[in-house]
Amino acid sequence: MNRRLITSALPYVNNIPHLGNLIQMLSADVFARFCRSRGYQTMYVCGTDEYGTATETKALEEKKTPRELCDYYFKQHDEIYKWFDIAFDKFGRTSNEQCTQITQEIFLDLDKNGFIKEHPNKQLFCNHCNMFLADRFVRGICPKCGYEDARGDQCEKCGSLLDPVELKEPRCSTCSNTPEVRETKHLYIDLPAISPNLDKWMIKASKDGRWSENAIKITKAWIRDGLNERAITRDLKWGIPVPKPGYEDKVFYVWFDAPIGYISITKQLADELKASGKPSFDYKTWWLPEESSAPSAKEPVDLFQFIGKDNIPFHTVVFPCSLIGSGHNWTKLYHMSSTEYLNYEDGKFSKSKGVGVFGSDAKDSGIKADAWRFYIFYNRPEKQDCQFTWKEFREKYNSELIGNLGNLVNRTLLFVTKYYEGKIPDAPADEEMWGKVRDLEAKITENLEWANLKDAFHQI
Ligand code: B3M
Ligand code: ZN
Repeated sequence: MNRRLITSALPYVNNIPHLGNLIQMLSADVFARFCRSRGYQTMYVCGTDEYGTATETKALEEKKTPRELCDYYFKQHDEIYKWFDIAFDKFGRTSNEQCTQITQEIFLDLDKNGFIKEHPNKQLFCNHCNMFLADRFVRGICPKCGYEDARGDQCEKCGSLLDPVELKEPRCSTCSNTPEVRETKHLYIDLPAISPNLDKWMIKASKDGRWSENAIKITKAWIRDGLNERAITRDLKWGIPVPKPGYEDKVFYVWFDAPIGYISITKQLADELKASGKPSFDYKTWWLPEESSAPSAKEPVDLFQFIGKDNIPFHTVVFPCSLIGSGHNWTKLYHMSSTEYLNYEDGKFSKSKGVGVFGSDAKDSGIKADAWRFYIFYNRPEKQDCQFTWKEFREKYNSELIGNLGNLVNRTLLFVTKYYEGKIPDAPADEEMWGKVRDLEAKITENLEWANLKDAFHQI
C-alpha cells in the first residue's frame, strides 16, 4: 500500500479563520481518518502561513512586532482547530527555522540550475505610507476582466494572477492614495524554462491522480496562455532572508515559501519528536524518499492536497516548478481536491468585512463541533459553489443527522438491547441484503479513496 501524505491549505495567520478555511482542514481531516482506518501509513500536516505584507501591516496597526502578532494568532488558530477535533499529525508554522532552511536550499538549487533571473523592476510606491506596495496592498481595475476591486496579485473575480503594475487606476489599499511607479530590482523564477518539464509532469499527474475538474481546467489554461517569469522577492522585513548578495533588504515572496511550509512543517514534527526524546523519523522519507536511507522510504508516497479553487495555480504550477527546477525528486502533488466557494447566506464570506461564520463564532455558538462538521460535509462545495444558511443548517441537522442517521443507530441499538440482550446474534445470512450492503460499501469506499467526500457522505 502506498503511503499517504495529506496537506490542507495553510491559513494566513493574521486573522481568525472562517468556515471557508475550515472546509479544507476538515476535508483533509476526514480523508486522513479514512486513510488511517484503512491501514494506510498516513501523515497529515498543516499550519499557519505567517509571512508577507498582510502580517507586517496588521502588526503595525496593532502596535505589535510581526512575531508577537503571529504568536497570538497562531494560538487562536490552534485552539479553534482543536475544538473542531481535527486530527493533524502536525499543525505547525511557516515562521519556523525549518522553513527558512528548506526555502533557502530550494532557492539555491534553483539558482545553481539557472532558473533564477534578476531584473530591474518597476514597482508601485505609496508616498503617503512611504513604502513599496507589495501585491495584496494595491487594488484597482483588473486588466483582464475589468473587475473594479481586483487585488494586486490576483483578481478574485476571474482568477487571473496579476502584477500590481498591470492594474488600471491602482490605489494603495491602506490609504487609498494613488501610488507612483519606482525602480528597484527583484529575483524571478524562470517558469518558462521549467515549463516543458512541468507540462510532462502535469499531463501524467493529473490523470494518475484524478485531479478535480476545476484544477485541470485552470492549470491547462495557465500553461496554454504561456508561463511568465514570476518575482519571488519582496521589499519587506517580515519574511525569509534571500541568501544572495544585494538582497539584504528583501525577503522571499510569501507564496514562494508558503507551499514549502508543507515540507518544513513535516520536518518541524520530526525535529520536535527528536528533541523531546520520542521516536522520530526522517522527513525526507515523505518528501524526498530517494535521498532517505530509512526503510519506509521504499514505499511510494501519494500526496493529496486540499485547497480552495483560488489557490489552484500555486499548487499545480508554481510550487511544482520550484520543486522540479531544484533538480531533486521531491514528492509532488498526486491528487488535487480543490473546492469551489462556500457562500454565506446571500453573499460571500469575507474576513476583511467580517461577514460569515468564524471559527470563534462556531466555538461560542453552543452547537457541538460534530454538528458543524456534519453540516460542512453535507454542504461541501465539492463540484459547485454552495451556500451556508442558518436555516438549512438547522433543517439538515434535524432531518438528516438526527432524524435519519441518529435514528437508525438508536433504533438498531434499542432493538438489539430489547430482543437480543445487547448482543448481535449470528443470524442466518440474508444474502440479498448483504449483497446490497457490500455494493454500497464498495461505492462509498471508492468515493472516499478519491476524496469525493460529499458524495460519499450522502451515500452513507
Ligand atoms: N495562505 C492563502 C489562503 O489562505 C494561503 C494558502 C497557502 S497554501 C500553501 O487562502
Ligand atoms: Zn498608502
